Amino acid sequence: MKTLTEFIIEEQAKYPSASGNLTRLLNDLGIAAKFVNREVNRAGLTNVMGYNDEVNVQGEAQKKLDVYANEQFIAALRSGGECCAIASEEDEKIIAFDNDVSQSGKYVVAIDPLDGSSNIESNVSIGTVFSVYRRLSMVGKGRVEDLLQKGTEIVAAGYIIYGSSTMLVYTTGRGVNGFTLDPSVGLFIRSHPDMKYPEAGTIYSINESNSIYFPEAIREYLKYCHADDPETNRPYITRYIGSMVADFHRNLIKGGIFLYPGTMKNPSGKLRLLYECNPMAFIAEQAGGKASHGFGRILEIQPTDIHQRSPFFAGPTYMVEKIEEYMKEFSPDFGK
Ligand code: AHM
Ligand code: MG
Repeated sequence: MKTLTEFIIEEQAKYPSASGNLTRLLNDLGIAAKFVNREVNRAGLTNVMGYNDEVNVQGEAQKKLDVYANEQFIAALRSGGECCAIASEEDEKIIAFDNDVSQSGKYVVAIDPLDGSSNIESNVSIGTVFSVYRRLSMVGKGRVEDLLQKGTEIVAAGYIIYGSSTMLVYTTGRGVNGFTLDPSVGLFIRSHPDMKYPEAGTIYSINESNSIYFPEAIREYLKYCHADDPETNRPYITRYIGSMVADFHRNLIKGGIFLYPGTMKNPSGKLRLLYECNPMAFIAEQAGGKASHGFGRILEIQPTDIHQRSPFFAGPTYMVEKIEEYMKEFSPDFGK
């Protein structure tokens, strides 16, 4: 039995030159996750549920739990001192810490503190998504440029799924490991070592109600998913929760592709590059899969805005390559 903390420390020990800062940062995120988990579990019982008056930067109504989760993660990172700045889905601008300890923090974090929050009141799984980068600026407060790095520069990425059990899944670029929270002792225990996509995926997860707005390539791909072909296990199975972390997690375990394409109305889709697509893309690649915007690797997009969006396809390699083939064949100019 191995706890998250033990595992992180052991990983650090493999690198004698490591300072321990990343270890502490990941541990801080794990601690904040436990507080958020407690409130998520009590959501039906307490008055934290329901709409807040505020509207977040994307113009969507914010739930109180979003605010709580945001505050918890920011507080954990601020007091930890390893992180100098954060880009959060809930805040229009970056949060650059101004205390002396945090200003010397070597890392920056992009985070969606509570993704899929429209699912809270129906008791459906939701999640937290994060990625960690080394800051580029050397001294002083963290800057927005520190966060506008390509996903290829990610040092660590992970998600927490608040589901039928709560899990933290993360990678530092040497494989993906999953830890399940034992609520009786409050410890994340390693339950899913070295997670890999199964090779033969048969699930596809997409909000098909947007079909009429999809580019031709996606509409054609959906026909491919529906077609009868026993050799390739088609028709595929459709599964869609509407909570990216939960859809992605199920597909990682069972084998399937997650799709959030651009549409005629929104060519960049819905999901945010920095704190939704990039961390999941990094995990997908580390799990032996791929993540694409339809024409290439998500991780190679140069961000220009902390809240920018991107079409997103992640899953087993051959399933994502199939989407890229379709985009090239049927919609080569989409979004260009
Ligand atoms: P949110 O950040 O406002 O919660 O939105 C992101 C969520 C994802 O978890 C999910 O994959 C997607 O929105 C679902 O969108 P849709 O309802 O359009 O299918
Ligand atoms: Mg989100």
